Amino acid sequence: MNTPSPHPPTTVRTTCPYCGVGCGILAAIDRQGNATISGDPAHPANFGRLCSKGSALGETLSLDQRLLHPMFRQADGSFARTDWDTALSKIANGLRTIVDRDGPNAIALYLSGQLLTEDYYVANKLMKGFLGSPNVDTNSRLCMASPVAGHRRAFGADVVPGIYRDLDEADLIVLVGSNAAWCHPVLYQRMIAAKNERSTRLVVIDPRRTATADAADLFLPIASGMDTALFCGLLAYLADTHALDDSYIAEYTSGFADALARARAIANDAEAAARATRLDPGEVARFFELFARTERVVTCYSQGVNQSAQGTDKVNAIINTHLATGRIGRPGMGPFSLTGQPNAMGGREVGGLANQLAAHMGFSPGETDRVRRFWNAPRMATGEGLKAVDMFDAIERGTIKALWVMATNPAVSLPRAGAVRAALKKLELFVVSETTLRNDTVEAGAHVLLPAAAWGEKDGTVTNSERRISRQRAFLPRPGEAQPDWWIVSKVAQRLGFGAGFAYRKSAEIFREHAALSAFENDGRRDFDLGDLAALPDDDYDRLDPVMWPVKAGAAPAEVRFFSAGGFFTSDGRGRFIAPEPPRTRVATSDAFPLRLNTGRLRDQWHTMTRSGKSPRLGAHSPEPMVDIHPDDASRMRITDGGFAKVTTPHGSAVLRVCIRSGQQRGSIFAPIHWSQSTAADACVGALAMAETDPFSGQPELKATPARVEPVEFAYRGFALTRDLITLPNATWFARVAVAGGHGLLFATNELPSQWQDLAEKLICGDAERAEYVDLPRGIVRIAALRGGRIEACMFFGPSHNPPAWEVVRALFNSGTVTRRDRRLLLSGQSAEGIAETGPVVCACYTVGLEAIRRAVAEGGAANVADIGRALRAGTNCGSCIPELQAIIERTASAVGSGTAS
Ligand SMILES: Nc1nc2c(c(=O)[nH]1)N[C@H]1C(S)=C(S)[C@@H](COP(=O)(O)OP(=O)(O)OC[C@H]3O[C@@H](n4cnc5c(=O)[nH]c(N)nc54)[C@H](O)[C@@H]3O)O[C@H]1N2
Ligand SMILES: Nc1nc2c(c(=O)[nH]1)N[C@H]1C(S)=C(S)[C@@H](COP(=O)(O)OP(=O)(O)OC[C@H]3O[C@@H](n4cnc5c(=O)[nH]c(N)nc54)[C@H](O)[C@@H]3O)O[C@H]1N2
Ligand code: SF4
Ligand SMILES: [Mo]
Repeated sequence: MNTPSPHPPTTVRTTCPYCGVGCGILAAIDRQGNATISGDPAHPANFGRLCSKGSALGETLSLDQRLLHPMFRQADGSFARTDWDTALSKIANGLRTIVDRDGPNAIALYLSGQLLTEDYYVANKLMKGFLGSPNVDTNSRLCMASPVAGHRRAFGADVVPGIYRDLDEADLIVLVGSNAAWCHPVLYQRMIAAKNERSTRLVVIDPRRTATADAADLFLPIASGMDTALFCGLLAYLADTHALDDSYIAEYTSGFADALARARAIANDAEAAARATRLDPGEVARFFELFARTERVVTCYSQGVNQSAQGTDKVNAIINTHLATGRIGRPGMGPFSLTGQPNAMGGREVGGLANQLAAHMGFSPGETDRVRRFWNAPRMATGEGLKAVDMFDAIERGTIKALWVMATNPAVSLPRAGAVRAALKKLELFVVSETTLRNDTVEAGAHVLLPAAAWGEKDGTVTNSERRISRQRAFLPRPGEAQPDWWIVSKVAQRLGFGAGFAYRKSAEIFREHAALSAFENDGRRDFDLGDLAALPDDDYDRLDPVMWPVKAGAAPAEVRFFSAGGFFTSDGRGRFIAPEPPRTRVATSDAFPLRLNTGRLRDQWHTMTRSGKSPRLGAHSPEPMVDIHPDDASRMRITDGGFAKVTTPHGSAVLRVCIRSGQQRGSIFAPIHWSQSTAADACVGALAMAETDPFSGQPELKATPARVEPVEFAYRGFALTRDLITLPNATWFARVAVAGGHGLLFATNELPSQWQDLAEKLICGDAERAEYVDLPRGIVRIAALRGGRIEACMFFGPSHNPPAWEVVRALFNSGTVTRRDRRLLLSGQSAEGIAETGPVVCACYTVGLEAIRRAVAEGGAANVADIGRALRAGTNCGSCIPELQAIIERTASAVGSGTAS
């Protein structure tokens, strides 16, 4: 529980802490201090809509598992509480000692696109200006580095030319390597609304058929990594069909002839593009024609483009087609990089990447000197630092000796995560600023833990995909001794003797300094300019409405698009066509690793689950780590749907539940990134990924690691529901999942039923009243511990071919006192009256299950998504489940039609 607020009920305007759409949120606080979350109708990113993750934010605010005090690791490996003063001094002394002995390059910061701009600014300033180390990098390296590099090559600056309104005004939206239906749901629904209103065409380019592809007019299941060939073919086609904007090319750009020649060498026409991408030639031709004849086209791209060993070339191949048609910076047109994290853009603005300085400046002598003068910096870093993958290699080699990690979980999310985990053990000083008490990075040997204020408790700004800066505002008291990240960094800086540069008392002061730096000696030469906000009074900062940059001094706020009439930030002011390298596979498959492992996201989890994993509503959609595999590959490898498989790559292995899907390509498997050692037995997908990086951006290829799959048999499966976390024996496969009222564990094992009976008694029963149904010959163990007539804990266990279902038990677990009859039903494993079987959750917003939806179609006459919405409310809030609803309607209706409905 949060501390009761002494204040009367209030509503606070803030911004969602998850994805880069940057939705506005209203947090309504009641007298007890509980928050109710809803979408902010006035916010221009979402106009009141929220997706399943945003809507469930209220379920993530509990202090369960929160880090509340500074802690030290003791000799025995456990953590002990300490006070702020001791912790800060230890860090300052440690950094000072290492810098004095080994030089500034022996220390590093690893930051995150989930920090606020103010946190990020201060961390970057301390390292690059005062400690003299350029080794500041961020998880944005794994996320947005290729668009940054692509933008800088083409535009001379890291600027996204368009705005969200372009999606309303486009006639064609191309989604490349983006599962927006799940990863940018509110923006995707905006695209679908435009599609319904003005018949916008939607083309989706992705090796696997995703929920995003369900609404597409054209879905192109491209061969992994071949996007450059497709867009080169498109450029050649545009040239051959006189679809170029010759005057735009001549007046505003350079390098077209070379880029076209290279494009032709890679794919001279639709036929060649189809061969390279292994797409149907007719469909490629359809895409090219559609693109050529549609003036208003927006090409959105995300990790299928960015997370590639040739990600920067992919970005530029896309941008080339927009420059060549002059379709950039005008309503309804342009290349559009969808950012992942809530403040991926803000991090780029303050120079969170090792190859940038601050305020979109680089490390040229002039820029370094300008920033030095502005900061009055005693020790400027003078060149680029190590990018994430190289940074952790340097830790492995022992050349980086101190690391401070803030708001990211690299022991899970970096490629070769197993090696990263081992490398972290070598650090002389390893500091982690966190909100959570335990995650894999903390467990990898952190020496000092610093409790950071979490979303809802901290104040500052974030920038979304369309360059819009919004305020995150505190609406909860800070628990324990938690402090904002900027405060923590400033205090360390003060202890290092840099008091004058870090005397910040509030985030508004930092924001003003950041805005002033962006305008310092700018004169319109740099894209990033917040000059008008440089003297923003505290009150106005507190009230700041979402504002899109640039906001130059004296200029009225406006929604600015870039480059419709040139004005690039290159030395000659021209946009640059880039001739990309031919696409090629970096690491070949082999007999030992014949498949390719593609990795990415699920609809209802966020990254390593430290926050979304707390929500029962979100946990219900995909409770277990799994791997998607094509039916042909599965049958060849004797792998069955719903069974288990071991996925092995040269870097590690994981055991995952199997989902056989015809939307997978043959030879390609897909696994979600969310589980870690903290949440599952053996399912950290980051440990499987290879670490080949793009030569320009340093972004690692996370979508194509050679892999093999083999079946794994477990004779028994089961689940446990407990009020407190419990730990299962080592050999058990498990996944943790939040359930209402406690913790869920799904498990699989080869241990015998009798052993489970003993274990259940030991783990959950104690002195509680016990209800049990045990049939050892049939492999069934069902045990519940009751206290005061309420289920305290339970463990169900059964043979894999007939595992216990947990929907009903879960409902009873959360239902208070259970009657005698409920108990009987509980143990019989059947449904209890009043708790209809709803099946696995499809709509997370209103917790509507598969069975309920099937019944509405088969028996209730629901014929479409709107009918389902009226009957069950499913799909009427965020809309992320609409593709699934559609599929269920089709399947159920055809089963009913053919008389096979159950
Ligand atoms: N639910 C949810 N939403 C999120 C997040 C989350 O954790 N959960 N995280 C946020 C963050 S930080 C990010 S970066 C974004 C990511 O958002 P997305 O990029 O949309 O998500 P991913 O699932 O990583 O990958 C997108 C798609 O790229 C495809 N792909 C793989 N290889 C290729 C290829 O060679 N070519 C093409 N064209 N496609 C390919 C994959 O099959 C996948 O469907 O999501 C944000 N939103
Ligand atoms: N194989 C593979 N790997 C990937 C990807 C992929 O697609 N495939 N995607 C990559 C991408 S795009 C991304 S963005 C990364 C994401 O990967 P990570 O950044 O490692 O994942 P998160 O779980 O978001 O980690 C954020 C951490 O910050 C903590 N935290 C939350 N709020 C605060 C705060 O205010 N202050 C502080 N100090 N801490 C806080 C959380 O508890 C959590 O532990 O993963 C990358 N790794
Ligand atoms: S789309 Fe969902 S996760 Fe992204 S900002 Fe909006 S509510 Fe948050
Ligand atoms: Mo990301």
